[in-house]
Amino acid sequence: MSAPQFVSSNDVRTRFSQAMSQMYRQEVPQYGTLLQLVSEVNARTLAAQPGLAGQLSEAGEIERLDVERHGAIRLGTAAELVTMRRLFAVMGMEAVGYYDLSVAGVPVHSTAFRPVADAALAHNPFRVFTSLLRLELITDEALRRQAAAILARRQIFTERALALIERFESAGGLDSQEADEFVAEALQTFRWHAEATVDGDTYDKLQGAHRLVADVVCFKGPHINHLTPRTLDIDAAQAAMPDCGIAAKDLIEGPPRRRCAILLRQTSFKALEEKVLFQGGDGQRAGTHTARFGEIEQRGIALTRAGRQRYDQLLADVRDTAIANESAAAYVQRLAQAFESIPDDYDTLRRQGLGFFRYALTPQGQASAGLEGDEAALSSDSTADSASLEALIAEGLVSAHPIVYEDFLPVSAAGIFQSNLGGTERRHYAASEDQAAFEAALGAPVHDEITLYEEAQARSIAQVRAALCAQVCA
Ligand code: OOG
Ligand code: NI
Repeated sequence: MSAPQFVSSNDVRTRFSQAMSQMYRQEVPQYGTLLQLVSEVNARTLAAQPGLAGQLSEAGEIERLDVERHGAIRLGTAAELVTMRRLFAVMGMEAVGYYDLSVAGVPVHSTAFRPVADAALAHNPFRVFTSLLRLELITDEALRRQAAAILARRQIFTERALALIERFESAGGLDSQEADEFVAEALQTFRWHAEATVDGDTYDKLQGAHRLVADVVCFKGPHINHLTPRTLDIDAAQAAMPDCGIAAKDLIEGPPRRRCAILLRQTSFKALEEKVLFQGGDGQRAGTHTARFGEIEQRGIALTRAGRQRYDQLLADVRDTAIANESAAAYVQRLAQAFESIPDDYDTLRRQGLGFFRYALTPQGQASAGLEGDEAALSSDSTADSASLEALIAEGLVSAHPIVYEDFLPVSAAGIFQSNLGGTERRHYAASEDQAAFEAALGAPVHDEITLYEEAQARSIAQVRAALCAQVCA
């Protein structure tokens, strides 16, 4: 009997993200308009910067430019989160990072399911920002119990999806046909349902507790609430949105525009008001619900712990000193000014230990590998390591490429949530972050995102060292 022909997790993820994109374009036509706009902006940016086109095609990025980079869902129970973790595992996606949104007045905490290995990220970095409702933050006890009871009645996964997850876990993979079936079944979970599972009064009460509570509790499943393509010029895309009839949020979240992009910048169009039907003893009642939107993102270099601390502090300072009714333009200006204290060139970011880099031998380095005793220069002591790496870079033997930030930013995520909850929805929760409770609900620990970048950088240094050593040590 021949060995089973399993499809790689990377392929399943690609099939899934394509299917999601197609479905979302049909469900939210304005999202198609946004995709069109992004591809025009990207084409213009590439035409204006021939160097950028070269870099992207070298990195194999050009063909995938129009592929969605992330989506988001909101779950109601620990049981849903556990099964979601198993579902994403079929696609090679693991929980990375913990985000507490309660500090920003949103009663959820979150993680991002995403590929982790360098090769998997290069293949397709599709991620899903996944939030879990914190029912304990609803203060009205009767309402809290009612919400829990409603959630306990729903099953968001199809029978067949569950069976295929089990098949994946026991067999170690899925064949091509099973993978297609898995994608189609998984898609059902993320579909929009215009029919609420509750009556209008219940919806109103839950909406009164927090709009997000109603969004999570009142429907058959965790409808995908946005997808996010990558733009090469987020400022241009933001500026062009109104001309395309798209109501953009006021501000781009994250760091200001810079020559060397850091972390993540994102903006979205405001969630659409959609018609829904509520259940009722005397027939269905029509109403509306706002949940679904479109977003764009532009990613830059991942920052080290020291770099990230600088970012968090600067952003907090700028936000804390905001003047009432400050215009978007004034905020952007203050933000840009504050961020001048973070160096805006890769060499300095690297030398100051603020950003993560992937090191490799240059062609020259490969040619001279082992010939000049360079392996000795690259000692295993980490301080000496960076000094010797710098020496090798200065000699033109080693190159350093910025590692892209693959994760999210809690303050930005809160901003995206807020602008899609009608803006006014800002509660104050006494709760603090509770990663332990989140991980207990998930049934697994989440990866620390910064550790992943440290490891990626260390792997690249080890490879350089091994290559330099290969000829001498052979
Ligand atoms: C998720 C909002 C956060 C992002 O890109 O930061 C997010 C949500 O609204 O469910 O997607
Ligand atoms: Ni998003």
